[in-house]
Amino acid sequence: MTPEGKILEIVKRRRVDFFGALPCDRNKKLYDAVLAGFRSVELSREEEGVGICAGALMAGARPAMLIQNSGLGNMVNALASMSKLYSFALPIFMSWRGMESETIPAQKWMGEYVPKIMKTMDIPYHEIRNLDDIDQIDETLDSVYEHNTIRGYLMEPAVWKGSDFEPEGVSATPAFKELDNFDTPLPEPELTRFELLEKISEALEGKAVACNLGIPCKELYKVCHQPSNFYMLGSMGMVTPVALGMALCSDKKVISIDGDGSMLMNPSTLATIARTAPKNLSVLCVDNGAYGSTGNQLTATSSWTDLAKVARGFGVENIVRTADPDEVASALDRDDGPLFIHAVCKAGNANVPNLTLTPEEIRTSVERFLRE
Ligand SMILES: Cc1ncc(C[n+]2csc(CCOP(=O)(O)OP(=O)(O)O)c2C)c(N)n1
Repeated sequence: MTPEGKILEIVKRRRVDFFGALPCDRNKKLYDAVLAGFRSVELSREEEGVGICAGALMAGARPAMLIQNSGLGNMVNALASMSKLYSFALPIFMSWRGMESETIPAQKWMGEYVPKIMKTMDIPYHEIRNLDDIDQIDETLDSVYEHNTIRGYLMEPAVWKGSDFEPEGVSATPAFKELDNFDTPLPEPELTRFELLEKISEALEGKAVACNLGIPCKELYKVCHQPSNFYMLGSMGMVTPVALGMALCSDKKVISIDGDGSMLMNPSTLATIARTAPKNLSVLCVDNGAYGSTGNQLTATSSWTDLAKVARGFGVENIVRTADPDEVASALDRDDGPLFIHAVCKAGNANVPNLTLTPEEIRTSVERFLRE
């Protein structure tokens, strides 16, 4: 049996049914086979994979990631401030670069640091060097989902040596596409984030709503608390990936309430949205031109960056740009997603109390809603 075949057999038998993946030259055959054989998302950045897998898990999937070890560096904050916080299960299969056979100098340091990072973060990991070591995956994979933990499988280049595995059904021919220009003018902001949320609260009812960290969560909690609200308690830039994972793995209508600062931190997730195109996803980007939660410091959208055009450029075709709450509310009822709603607002925060929910309560309640 080939190492790739053995790994695929194990993950199938252990009922992994969803992958977030970004390729490495050393695991490219496994990568192709995963795309061909599993429900999977080709990631733009590994960090979003942590969010997408979290959303998929809440919707009932058994997700895993397949990446290069350097991608762990892109995931550290999301793993700590989201996966650990909410106890989201996540097995991470990573090619382990930087070994003696390595020809790319840039791989050396991450190769050395990855085990140290995993140890520092209390993430158990396995060093997979040969066919027998792959048994460790079989022995431990179920426990990841049973105990809701993170676990790493570091696959050294030596593990693939001599393999004649050939994946089937892989096509990789680019078909470039030019999008039309987007030319809806930027409206004058009328409302603050809180005033907007108050006016659109009815349109949020009964939908899965993932909300950006900080004051937006508190305002949503005050205005429209419901069991299907996923409140991000940390992990800036991860709310839209979480919503994407939910939308891909459930039939429920999913709304991401994101912010301009957070969208600027992780805009490439818009490319992943365009690529996966879930009809049941709307991203409501509340653009107040500021990092509201930290005191309204100006973001790049205050003078330079146009997020509707950014979304368009990343390939999201359906875009609504407005300052009018009625237009936002009716856009939220559309079912021709993915939809990007660029809601232009005034900066400012309402004086609202803290959430009293625990991460566990938030997660359980949203899971129940998504899986019912
Ligand atoms: C990685 C990281 N950097 C910085 C912060 C601090 N922080 C928390 S919320 C926030 C502002 C978010 O701004 P935006 O997404 O525009 O939402 P708004 O609060 O304006 O609605 C910042 C900078 C953080 N939590 N994580």
